[in-house]
Amino acid sequence: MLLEPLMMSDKEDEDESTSVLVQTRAKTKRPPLYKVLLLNDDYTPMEFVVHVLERFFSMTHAQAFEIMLTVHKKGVAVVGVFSHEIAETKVGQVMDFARRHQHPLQCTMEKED
Ligand code: TYC
Repeated sequence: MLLEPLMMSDKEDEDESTSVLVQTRAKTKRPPLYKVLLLNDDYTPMEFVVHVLERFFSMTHAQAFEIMLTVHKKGVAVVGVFSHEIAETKVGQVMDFARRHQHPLQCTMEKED
């Protein structure tokens, strides 16, 4: 019995009538994440910073106190990692709250690598 070859050579398929189109996998890239950073200064009261961390970053009093001390000693700490939109909202909330209470507390965001 004569068997048909399973694959055609490019020569045999010159009119491309039986060509197979190979689908490339669509890469779904995860959106980048942003670190929200709290900066130390010499004037904002420690209790105010603890309150900010409890209020806007849902930390317990103990967690908030620990992070506040880290910022106080090291100058800066990451207080959370969020999508761009959420990070922007958090930074805005903290900056607004600090300004309304006339404290120089600074909060920024930076893209995570
Ligand atoms: N360094 C401030 C003080 O001694 C306390 C402080 C902590 C301020 C953290 C800002 O992000 C900060 N009163």
